[in-house]
Amino acid sequence: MYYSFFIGPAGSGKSSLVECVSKWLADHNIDVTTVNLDPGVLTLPYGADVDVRNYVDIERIILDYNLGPNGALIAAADIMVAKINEIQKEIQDLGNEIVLVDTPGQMELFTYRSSGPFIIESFGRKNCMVFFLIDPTLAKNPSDFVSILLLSLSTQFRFNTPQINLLTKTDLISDFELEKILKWSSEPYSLLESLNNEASGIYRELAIQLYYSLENIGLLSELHPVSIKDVTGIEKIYGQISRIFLGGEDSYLRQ
Ligand SMILES: Nc1nc2c(ncn2[C@@H]2O[C@H](COP(=O)(O)OP(=O)(O)OP(=O)(O)O)[C@@H](O)[C@H]2O)c(=O)[nH]1
Ligand SMILES: [Mg+2]
Repeated sequence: MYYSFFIGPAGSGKSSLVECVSKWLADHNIDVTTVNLDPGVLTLPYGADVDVRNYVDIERIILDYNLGPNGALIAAADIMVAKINEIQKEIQDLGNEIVLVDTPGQMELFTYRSSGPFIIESFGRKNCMVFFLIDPTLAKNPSDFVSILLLSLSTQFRFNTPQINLLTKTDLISDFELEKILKWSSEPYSLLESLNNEASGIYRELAIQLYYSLENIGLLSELHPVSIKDVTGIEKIYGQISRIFLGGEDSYLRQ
């Protein structure tokens, strides 16, 4: 089983993308399992095949432990870890090779607490990859772009699995803005130039040092634009899943 985790800041489009990719796969006769690991979500745009809310009742936790919503989500993450074998068995029983995993809105719950790394370890690190979602509203200025890449980098550092950055909601920005952000990613020198023009003094020095760190690590490449409204970039997501797990652009489609 190959697990693709959709991780990103609140509202970056994780659940919508899981819905869109699963529909695209189903339309191409590729079996897929969708998993919701967000215990706090009220409604989902897709029918989750496996849903953590069947294992963790957030309202019960609030009442039983007299916790506020954030404390309850932290407790829920711990309960989710305790139930991970049952959740994994439910996924395995469905028998589909491709598994799309939606993660909590508060990404720190999954990424920075022990639950996320523990779950990836339980599923088997070599069977897991991460799609990190970048909302273009958080990447409009060069320094914003560097900041969100640092968040992506810390996610990669935390999970140590193959990771692809996605620029989501591209239908909401102009072609000019889209090209600018993609150019920062594909031609790093243009980002350096923009940073030089944007900031001054010590802040500019810091931004440029961060830029060089990101470039050295190779994080300034591979930013894939996607939109669920235009249904663009979805095939590329499947291409990345195939490439990372199966070693071919569309090895499934050829079968
Ligand atoms: N126009 C447009 N809107 C989108 C796109 N993807 C998501 N949205 C909208 O963005 C909002 C947030 O999307 P979600 O899929 O709930 O994002 P999320 O990351 O799962 O949100 P949380 O789980 O709350 O962190 C919703 O109103 C979506 O309809 C897109 O490609 N284009
Ligand atoms: Mg969501």
